[in-house]
Amino acid sequence: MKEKYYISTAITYTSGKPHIGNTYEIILADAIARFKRAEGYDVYFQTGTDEHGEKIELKAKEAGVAPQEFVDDVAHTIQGIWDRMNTSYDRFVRTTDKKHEEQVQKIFKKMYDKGDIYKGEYRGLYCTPCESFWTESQLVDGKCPDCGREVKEATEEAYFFKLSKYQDRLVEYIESHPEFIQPESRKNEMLNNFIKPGLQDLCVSRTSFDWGIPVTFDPKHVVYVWLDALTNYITNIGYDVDNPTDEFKKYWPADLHLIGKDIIRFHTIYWPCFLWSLDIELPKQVFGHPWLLTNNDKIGKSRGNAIYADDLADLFGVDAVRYYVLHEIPFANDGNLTYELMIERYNSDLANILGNLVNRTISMDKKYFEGIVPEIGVAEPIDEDLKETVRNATLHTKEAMDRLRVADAIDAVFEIFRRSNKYIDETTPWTLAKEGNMERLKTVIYNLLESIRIGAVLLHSFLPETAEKIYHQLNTDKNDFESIKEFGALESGKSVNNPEALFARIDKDKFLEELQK
Ligand code: ME8
Repeated sequence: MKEKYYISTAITYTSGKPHIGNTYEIILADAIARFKRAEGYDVYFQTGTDEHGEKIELKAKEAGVAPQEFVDDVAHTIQGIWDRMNTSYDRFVRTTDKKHEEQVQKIFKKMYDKGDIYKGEYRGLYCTPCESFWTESQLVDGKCPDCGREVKEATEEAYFFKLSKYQDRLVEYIESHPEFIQPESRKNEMLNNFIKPGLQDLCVSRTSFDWGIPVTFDPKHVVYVWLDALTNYITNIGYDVDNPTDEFKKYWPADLHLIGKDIIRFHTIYWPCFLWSLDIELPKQVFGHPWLLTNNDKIGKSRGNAIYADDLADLFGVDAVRYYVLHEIPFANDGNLTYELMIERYNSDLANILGNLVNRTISMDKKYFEGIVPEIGVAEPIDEDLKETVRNATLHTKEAMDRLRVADAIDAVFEIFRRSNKYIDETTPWTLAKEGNMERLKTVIYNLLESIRIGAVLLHSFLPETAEKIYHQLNTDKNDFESIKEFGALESGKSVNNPEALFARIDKDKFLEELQK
């Protein structure tokens, strides 16, 4: 029996086309999901769209279409980008799916019957774009702390969820489960800034707009977006208030909710309390990843600086985009994207370190051994150093992935390619060939081909298409984690395929000039 691993991303708002920052998240989740599968887990990977709310209702109105038509269109675009980026999600869920809507209604009723939801009147400072009520103390310079826009006084009849009831339990839980919130620095922020000062009951319904899931027993109310959105993690794997399915029993609790840092609050305060109200276990971990900035600035569709993943993929290729975002956004700090940086990384890492290595090695095998993978011949101490690097890199990649340090994991894989390039400089195969030292040359070429194979197997979770191109060039089907436990699984005697450039070098000045035009 394989151990299960349930990973989810946030569900993206269908307010418009997602930018490269939103897309980073699905790529990050994909890398983790692929790696877990390769490690032998039974992975369930869920993503999707968050489609209700006042903002989306307004957007649809602006576009002159019905909300459903609007969200159908945007959800289609979002899924298209996720597919273009070669992400291996198992299910793409939408909050307008009937199954989800029905369960949200039942959940709302169950919480109401339990006494955790009650009717009251909301008075507060409301930010329309963020669909959030704020207290005076939460405002920054009198404005919405999330988006910096004006808030307005608002009152409405509303249902409330008794967050306050769960405050002590939440503090106790977070303090006794240090792994629950990642990065850990976020844990203190949640405890000290939000939870310990006192949790106010949360308004969980609205009457001021229609585009939402109606409350069954009071249909002028629609369910507040966060109760609708967060429950996607359980409704889509078969949660049912009366009779949860086997799928739910198998996959819940989720192992990882991967989300951006701005919505940690919702996932580590509201969500645990909702789950406790339903008597359900909490997810094992919530990782609030940092943000991707463009030109060191927050990406905003309205700021006009949004960059889109599909445009980047047209320019650089899908794997180059995946590489950039996975590598440039470390575990806890924001990353930056510019075309200049992207070209530099592309040339230095993908074209030079990886592409050249593969091309040179396959070409040498063709030249010296007619493309046959040689037997090991004469060994020298330096070979051990290469093998040691490969072994360590394998170990470090796995360790880094266990700690969700995806950028570090990629660096660890690239250590193999760096070391292999150095091995070429050290062993100078062309000199060995000139001297007719073919027994030594065989070993050198074999070791290089095998190091590349192991590197490709580790690389697969991050750059799947590139790894597959490498398998093809090496003509090998030894591509699982089992095959990289020992150095030497690549079969001698088989023929490699023709070398093909993986990443053609980019002329930066020319490229930027073209882009300007
Ligand atoms: O928040 N860099 O949806 P969303 C990295 N519907 N990640 C970013 C980012 C950036 N520049 N900008 C946004 C929502 N994100 C809700 C989620 S979950 C039950 C409901 C991340 O479309 C953001 O943090 O605004 C979030 O995790 C995801 O993109 C979708 O953002």
